Order: sequence, then structure tokens, then C-alpha cells
Amino acid sequence: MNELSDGWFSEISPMWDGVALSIEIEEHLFSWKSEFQRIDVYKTRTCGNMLVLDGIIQATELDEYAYQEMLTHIPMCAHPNPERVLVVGGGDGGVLREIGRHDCVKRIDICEIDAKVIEVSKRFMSSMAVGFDDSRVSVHIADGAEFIADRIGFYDVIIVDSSDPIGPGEALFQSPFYEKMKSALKADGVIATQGESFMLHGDVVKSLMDICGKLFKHAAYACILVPTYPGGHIGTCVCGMSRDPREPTRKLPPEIQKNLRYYNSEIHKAAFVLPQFAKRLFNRDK
Ligand code: SPM
Repeated sequence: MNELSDGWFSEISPMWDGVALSIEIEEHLFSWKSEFQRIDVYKTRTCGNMLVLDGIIQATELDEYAYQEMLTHIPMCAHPNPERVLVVGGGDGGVLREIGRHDCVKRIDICEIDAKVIEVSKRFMSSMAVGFDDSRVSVHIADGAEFIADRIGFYDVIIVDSSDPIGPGEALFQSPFYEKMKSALKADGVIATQGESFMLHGDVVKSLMDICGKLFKHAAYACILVPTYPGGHIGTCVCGMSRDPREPTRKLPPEIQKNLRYYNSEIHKAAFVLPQFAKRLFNRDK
């Protein structure tokens, strides 16, 4: 099976072997081979513009809000007063857009390895890239693990919005990176990382949860429904240095909540309720 056939894009990966999500496209808007990966943008028939890296769907205009809101507002609301926030990856700007809704934030650093992803998102995915317009944002084009190495005890919240662990995102799923993130957090810091799907690749999610369980006082996995990710599902691994991130410490004010489509305080708590096989997988229940 080819990635492009009869006007349809199919997402093919060994991470979901033998299964492929297909989306009907109207136009191939952009294609570029950067230093790190192939970047494609499609105009789809029913999902708006779609950003694809190395053949893997990163975001569609139809449903990007679900992932970006949950990956952002869970850690941000688990922390009582996040002032310094770091995004690793997230070059489309969607997570920046969500962080920017929080007035308590004073500084937002984003460390994206591939400058071309930012450039392309500003051109074709403007509803997400609007996040770069916030004056609190500083952009760093660098490797995430190297960037955080000398920022000891600096951040309240770190959000890792990575691609899958095949390609430039691979190191972001390994223990040394999590050790560096822990060092870069303040004593009451919170992290949230792209946690993959326990339905499709339990081994990847279990490895992530094992790493986090050893390093952090609290580590938990929250589910997010995203129709244009394989299986219609992804998760986030959320860790707290001192407090349990499953419980929001702040409720978003009505003027912010009214602009959100997925996150609220109820789903913050409910997203951490796991099916039995996942509890077993994470050794939370035999
Ligand atoms: N800001 C959006 C960037 C997307 N980052 C996550 C992409 C994950 C793509 N693969 C999902 C595979 C399902 N486990």
C-alpha cells in the first residue's frame, strides 16, 4: 500500500503494523525534506489542513484542539501558579496557543529542533501557529535534551509535544531525557509528555510509565480522544514532583473556559481513569 493513492493519504507505520488511517485529500500544499524529516501539508476534504512529518499525521485543523488542550491544561491546572513554562517540540504552535491563555505565565520557552516545522506551520496551520504571536514566547532552535541540561530548577511546567519515537523524537522517550527534565523543574514542578496509545503500542507506553514512575513522586497517564490519530486515541504521561497531577489545583476562569472545546476540570480528573488492561500494564492493579 502506498502513502498516496486515488486521492487518499494513508498513515503507515510499524508502530501500528497492519492498520492504516486514511484521509481524503484535495491538494498536496507543501512538501520539503528538512535536515531532520520530511514535512508535508495537505488540504483534506473534511479535516482542514493537515501537517504530516515523515508520513505521520501530527495535526489536522478539525481536531487538533483535543490533543493541544489536554496536553497543556492538565499540567498547567495541576500547578497552582505556573510562571515559567517550557515546550519541547510543538513547532506548530498549538501548545503555545493554549499556554498563552493562562495570565499567570510570565515566560514561555519553546525548544524545537526543526525550524522548518515552525516556518511551515506559520504558513499553512495559522490557527495553531498563532501561539507564536504571544510576546512571552522565546523560540530556541535546538535539541531539547541539550537545551534543558543547564537549566537546573528553572521551570514550573514542561510540556513535551513530540512526534513518535521513530526519527528525531526518539530520545524524548528515553530515561536520560526524563532525568534532565526532572533537574530542570522547580521543587513543585509538573511535566506532561506525548504519551502515545496504550491500545496500539503498550510496550512504548509501559516503558514511558516505568521511567516516570521511578523518577517522579507522581506519574499518571491520561487518555485523549483524537479521531485523526491511529486508533482515535492518544495519551499524555503527566508527572508531579510534589503533587498528584490527577487533581486540578485551579479551575479555569469562565472567560478562558468558554473558548475551550475539550478540556474542563471534570475531564481533567476523568481522563486518568484507566481500563483494566492498562492498569495491569502499568502495574497499578493486578
Ligand atoms: N502539536 C501537535 C504535534 C503532535 N504531536 C504528537 C504526534 C503524534 C503522532 N502519532 C500518534 C501515534 C499514536 N500513538
